[in-house]
Amino acid sequence: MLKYENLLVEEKENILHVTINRPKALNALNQQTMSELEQLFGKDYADRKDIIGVLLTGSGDRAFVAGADIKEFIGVASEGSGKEMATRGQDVFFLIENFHRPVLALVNGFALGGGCELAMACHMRIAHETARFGQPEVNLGIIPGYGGTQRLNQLIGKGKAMELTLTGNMINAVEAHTLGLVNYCLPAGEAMAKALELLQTIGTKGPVAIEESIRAINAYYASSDFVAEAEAFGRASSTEDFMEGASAFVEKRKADFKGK
Ligand code: CO8
Repeated sequence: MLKYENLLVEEKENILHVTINRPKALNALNQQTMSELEQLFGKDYADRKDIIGVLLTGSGDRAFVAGADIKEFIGVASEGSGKEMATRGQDVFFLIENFHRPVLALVNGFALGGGCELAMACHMRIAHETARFGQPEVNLGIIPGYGGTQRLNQLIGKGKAMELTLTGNMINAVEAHTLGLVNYCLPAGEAMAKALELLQTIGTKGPVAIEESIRAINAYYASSDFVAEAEAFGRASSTEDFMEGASAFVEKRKADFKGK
């Protein structure tokens, strides 16, 4: 049996159920969790042709993933490390985006920052009616760094992507559905069943056709500029404003930004 510290992993009827399991931190993505996602998608299941697909969700009933782990990131922020960490996260999410079987995000609560970016790296998103989405990085004085500046455009278009990224506002699942950010918005009791139904349908199709469809659809977006995002993230995360924004989050107060 494979062992992960922050992921619950279970195979049922050829579907891999992966649950990010840090509920006390609203399943925030710390480096350990990122390493485990890398191991799962890049190594442990990279050649598993027998699985139909993956269902990725968050533990508990409050959050899918509330973002990168802000408390962990405060300690390591400087221009170099910010760019490096964003690039590393982007690389983990590329493993998901390019996985040979469909990865469905079952968004069961907050999908914020890196959590929204994780959901967007999946091939489809099924949301609980209570889910909330957003890219709140500007509240911390930083920007999305795990692909959000590229994939949000792809899914909902430039105008709304600008609005969500620049305001940091959250949207509910109904609005996310209207915008095309999620495929389905359903009551909690029905969302899992819908995700399983989609995967079971896909499981009746030719596996090579599924793999090649994923590859070809992703090819359309190959010109996206993730490097520009990582560099911009590096610059933003090296500012005093980020230190202020992150400290304000930890101290549960409003940030006072100075623009430097
Ligand atoms: N990181 C670390 N801890 C978190 C995070 C997070 N992203 N989100 C929540 N937590 C913790 C809280 O600190 C709190 O811990 P404690 O009980 O010890 O105080 C616990 O989870 C519960 O959270 P709250 O008490 O805040 O719960 P509320 O119901 O009051 O609020 C919210 C829920 C609205 C979700 C609120 O927790 C929140 O705003 N969280 C932060 C959301 C956010 O800003 N996400 C973006 C993070 S930055 C990011 O993702 C950048 C991606 C690229 C990074 C690249 C390099 C690392």
